Amino acid sequence: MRRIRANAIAILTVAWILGTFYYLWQDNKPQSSPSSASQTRGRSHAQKLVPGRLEIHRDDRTIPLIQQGQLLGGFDEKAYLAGKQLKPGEDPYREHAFNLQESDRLGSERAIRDTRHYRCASLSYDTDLPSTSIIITFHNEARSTLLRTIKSVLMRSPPPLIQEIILIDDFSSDPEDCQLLSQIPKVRCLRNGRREGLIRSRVRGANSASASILTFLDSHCEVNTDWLQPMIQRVKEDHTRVVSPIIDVISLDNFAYLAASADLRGGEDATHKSYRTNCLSSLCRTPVIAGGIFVMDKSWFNHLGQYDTHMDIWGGENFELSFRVWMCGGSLEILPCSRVGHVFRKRHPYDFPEGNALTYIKNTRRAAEVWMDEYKQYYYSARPSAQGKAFGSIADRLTLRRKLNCKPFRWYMENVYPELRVPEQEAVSSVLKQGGLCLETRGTDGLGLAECRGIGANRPQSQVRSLPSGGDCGS
Ligand code: UD2
Ligand code: MN
Repeated sequence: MRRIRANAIAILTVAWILGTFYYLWQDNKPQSSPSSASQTRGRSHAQKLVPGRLEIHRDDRTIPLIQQGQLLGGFDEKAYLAGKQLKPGEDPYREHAFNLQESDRLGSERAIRDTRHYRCASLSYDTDLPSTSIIITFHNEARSTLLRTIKSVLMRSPPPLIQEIILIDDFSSDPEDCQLLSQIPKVRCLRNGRREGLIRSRVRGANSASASILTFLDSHCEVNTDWLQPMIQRVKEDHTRVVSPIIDVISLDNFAYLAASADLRGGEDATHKSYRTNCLSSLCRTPVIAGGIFVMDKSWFNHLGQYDTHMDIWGGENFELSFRVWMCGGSLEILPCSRVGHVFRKRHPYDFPEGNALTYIKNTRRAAEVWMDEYKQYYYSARPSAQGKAFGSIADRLTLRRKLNCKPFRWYMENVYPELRVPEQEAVSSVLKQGGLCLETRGTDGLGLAECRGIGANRPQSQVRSLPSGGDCGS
């Protein structure tokens, strides 16, 4: 009898130890392991495995092929892609600053790894989320990347949430790049009569949007599983929130889809709870967004003055929007359960009619002059060449700032970005003496020096948190 009891206790102890180990393992389960929750929800997979690719094609709840046909309506995808092909012997990087040959080889869709934390798959969202207008502006985008962006949206979003996809063709050389795509259901194409740049193009898209929520995307993205619901949910709960996904990296060389770090403010531990709740707001807050991919309530976008439409082509508008949202009563968040892939490039594949440097200076000077108050001295210290360069009239934007009764930049620095330590004047100047180095923030270490890697937000998410002075470092 005693032996039986001893055996039973031993078995229970072993079971308890195993159970504990299993529990701990579950909690630390790496993201690359299968997510049971979403697998049970998974529909039949229509996965196209790309040979020779490193990523694990798992858990991509792509819509079955039959439905995919319906997604595109009468649009002839093969003819569209075949209409523009890389010519033999042509440098595949020349036109788009990414490997066009690889992009074309992938075709219009592919399965991608669900890069979210496994807990995200068990979150649920309101069943009555409002729909959104997707706004994509582009100038001479490759057909394969543009079509993949659109198809990923149609395949990985709940259809009722997509009111429409508005393409703004920013005066690309071939009008058919855009026009032909409007044969796809829900897709509309607006073509600019002259080159406007991404800022005015987005405003044009927003003005023609019919949904109450705006979603902005670059033209070379692939949205991931359940990317949209977490963002719309947050905006539905509070229309003054402006929310971004974590931006994953699509390799410009081989187009592999690579997970970006989810280490937002406070590290993995601090955001852990957010995976269960679709964000505890203080944990998801960010001082600046990368700028290309975000969701915003349309009336809040209009109320806050849309964008500064005197900014041209590219650059600086993400800082301007970020300061304005925070200082005028809103907030910015990056949601760890929403993931969108983006092809980060090392150079601009398009021309700047007024020159790259002058355009970037004009745009960032406007942002600094309107929003940074006495802190703008740091911008000028880090970029003395900006002094004396034209930036046009900012009277309208100053009036807007007054009308909206926005807080001073000091408030932003102290409350939104307290970890950014403002350097001594000399320290800032020395940044420039060291050549092409950028002034950047490094976690909680305050400002630091880093090699300039392309321009502004033309780099992965973890590096967007720098003041405009550190934004354009050439290219
Ligand atoms: C990042 C942003 C981008 C924008 C920019 C700063 C992400 C993922 N991307 O640069 O959205 O905020 O920082 O300004 O956060 N385009 C036009 N007309 C032009 C030039 C560009 O329509 O004259 C389009 C372009 O085709 C693309 C989008 O604007 O779809 C952004 O341009 P990008 O991809 O060259 O910018 P990126 O990702 O380097
Ligand atoms: Mn881009």
